[in-house]
Amino acid sequence: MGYRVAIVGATGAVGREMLKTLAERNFPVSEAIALASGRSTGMEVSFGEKTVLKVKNLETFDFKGIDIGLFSPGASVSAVHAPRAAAAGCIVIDNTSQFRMDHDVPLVVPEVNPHHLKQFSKRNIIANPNCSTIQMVVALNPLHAISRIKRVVVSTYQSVSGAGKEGMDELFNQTRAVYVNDPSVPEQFTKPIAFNCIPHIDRFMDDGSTKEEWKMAVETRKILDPDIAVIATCVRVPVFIGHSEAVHVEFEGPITEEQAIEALRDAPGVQLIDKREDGGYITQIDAAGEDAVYVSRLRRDPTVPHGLAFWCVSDNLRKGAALNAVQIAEALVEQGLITAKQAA
Ligand code: 11C
Repeated sequence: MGYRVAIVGATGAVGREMLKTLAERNFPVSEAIALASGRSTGMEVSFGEKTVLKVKNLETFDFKGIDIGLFSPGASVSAVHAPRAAAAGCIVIDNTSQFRMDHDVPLVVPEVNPHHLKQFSKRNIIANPNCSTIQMVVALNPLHAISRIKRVVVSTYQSVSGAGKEGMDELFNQTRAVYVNDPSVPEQFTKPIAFNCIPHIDRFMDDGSTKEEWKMAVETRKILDPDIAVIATCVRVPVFIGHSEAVHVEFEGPITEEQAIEALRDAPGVQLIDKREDGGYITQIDAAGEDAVYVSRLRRDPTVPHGLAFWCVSDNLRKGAALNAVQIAEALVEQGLITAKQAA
């Protein structure tokens, strides 16, 4: 038995990773359908080693009979097509920011809040959180279980693949342009990204924060605990794949480094790599292509009564997007929340 799975935005960086992840994890797929805008209709994308899918037009596609829709087409496209798919009986797992904060749409990281999943039936839509939130809550969750987290101060170092293939192309072209002395004009980012860091991801909000920073705060509260205060500074760095975060956590009560190490060692989805020596920590290059959320540089923060600081790295296209979405699909199956329509 398998599920009919539609991948929406199949030609994008996350869409391709979703196809790869479904195949790698042997998710029970009876049919995979690649969908994208009319511009991409007829293009070919790989599903596993042997299958090539011809991309179909999302605009005219009928979702009747489709079990799961993995959506990553951009928020405005999801706004139109996710409810249309959901109304046709397809369970939508949406990777965009469109539905995340809707009270009747669960926002799920399977290692953290799998129990929220069953609320999906109200809308038939489940939201995949923002990549920078996902990796942070996977690392915070085991610590929160030891001592309640009061406040998090986080600075991110986010790769250009967070802005899609166009962002990756811009870093490549600008880097090359510097060496051949052929200046290129920034298009995807507001300032040059080659050899630079830009403290601006997504649009500005009225209070001076950016929407990426706002997302980290509100999504963490929705997933983990509504009482946690989060202040984020999100920075785009000239790295192709992988987001890093310097995370400073203040707890309500005592927590020792030893307790934190033990909890992180046992935590699902976390790899603690922390040797306190040259190179004994993880960087974005190490994490690219991997599934784990890596934690390094764990230490006490002596500036608050109960504080810890750590460095957290993950592949934003995998755990930050495609893998988390596929894990949600796996959790739906494990929790008996989905039945394949063909078998019904
Ligand atoms: C970035 N985190 O790195 C963003 C990409 O809300 O899903 C994902 C945006 C989102 O640019």
